Amino acid sequence: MKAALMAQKFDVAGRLVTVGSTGAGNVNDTYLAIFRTTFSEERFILQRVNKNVFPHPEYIMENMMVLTEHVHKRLEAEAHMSDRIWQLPRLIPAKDGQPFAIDGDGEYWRAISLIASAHSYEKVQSIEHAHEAGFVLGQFQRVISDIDVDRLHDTLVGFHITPEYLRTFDQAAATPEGQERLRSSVEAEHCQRFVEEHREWCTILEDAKDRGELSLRPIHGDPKIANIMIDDATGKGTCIVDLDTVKPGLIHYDVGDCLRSCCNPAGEEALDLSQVFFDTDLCDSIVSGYMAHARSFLTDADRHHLYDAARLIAFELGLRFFADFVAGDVYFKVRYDGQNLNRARVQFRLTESIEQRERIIRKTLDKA
Ligand code: GN1
Ligand code: MG
Repeated sequence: MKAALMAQKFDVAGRLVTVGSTGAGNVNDTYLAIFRTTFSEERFILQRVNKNVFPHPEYIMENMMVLTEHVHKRLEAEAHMSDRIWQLPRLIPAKDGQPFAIDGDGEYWRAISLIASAHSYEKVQSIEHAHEAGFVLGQFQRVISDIDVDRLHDTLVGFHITPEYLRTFDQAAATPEGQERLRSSVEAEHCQRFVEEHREWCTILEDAKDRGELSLRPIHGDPKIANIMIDDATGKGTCIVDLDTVKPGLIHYDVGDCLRSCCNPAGEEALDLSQVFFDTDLCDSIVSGYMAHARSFLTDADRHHLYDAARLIAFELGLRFFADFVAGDVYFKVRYDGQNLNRARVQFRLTESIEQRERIIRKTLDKA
């Protein structure tokens, strides 16, 4: 097996015991590798980077080195005033000293330390869990806020630029295969209508950026609930993982993504749409956790656009899934036919729920 072969390229003591798939990522392939010596065991995360999505895997690794060095130093410096031991994985170099190992097919593999005695969840579990998600995101944005954005590569050009996803959708929809998929079901037609209804509005954050109201900062890019690690012993968040999309961006992409992910108790893969809604109690809890850290660095203009962020990132993810369905599943991994269409329907349903609850959500954000 390729993963077993590649696991042994990294600088880890002992001999390989097993390598097995782990996590439910939509882009990269992730494995847990276990190595043992005669007296100890080491577990680590092995990943094959999806080159189809990340055309420059070396950029990801360079960003990760800048980031982890910076964050590890700051966490050490602040350790005495913290209510917990914050963590962030480290990169495990290959035996030849490189940050990754390349296989015979030119695919990039990397190894990352495992955050032990902690787990992440695909769906939000409770009000307390939601609070921790917000708290972890705020802490992460705060400790990376002083990294100069010029030191970070753009690992994924166009990421979270909603009008670009609209262009991708239009291109896929213009092909004969795309047309056929659009007409394949009433669900697909309904999604297409939903996109059209939001077409004009969806430049809202990019427009604010262009007007100079919002500025680029280091962001995580993918702070969904599944990337928040919760300590098994205390139930508190200890870490945010999946650092591929750390790059210059708007903090709104992060806040919007965290809210759209953590306030939907049914999760991204729900099949029963009646279960999908934006839970405003969970939103209250996330915002209070987030603001504990973010209050210190948010501007009035930042705050002004937080509601738009939640609505937009839910819509945008729906658009990305839908565009991928129309294009024939070329970006997100799928386990069954029509999965990207179902994922799109969930996010569009969530967007509707956000729109219906606008007044309550704005109130939460205004008083935070
Ligand atoms: C993808 O690979 P994963 O599961 O961490 C995607 C995110 C989406 C997320 C939705 C690079 O993340 O933007 O929000 O799926 N990552 C990329 O689950 O496109
Ligand atoms: Mg990710």
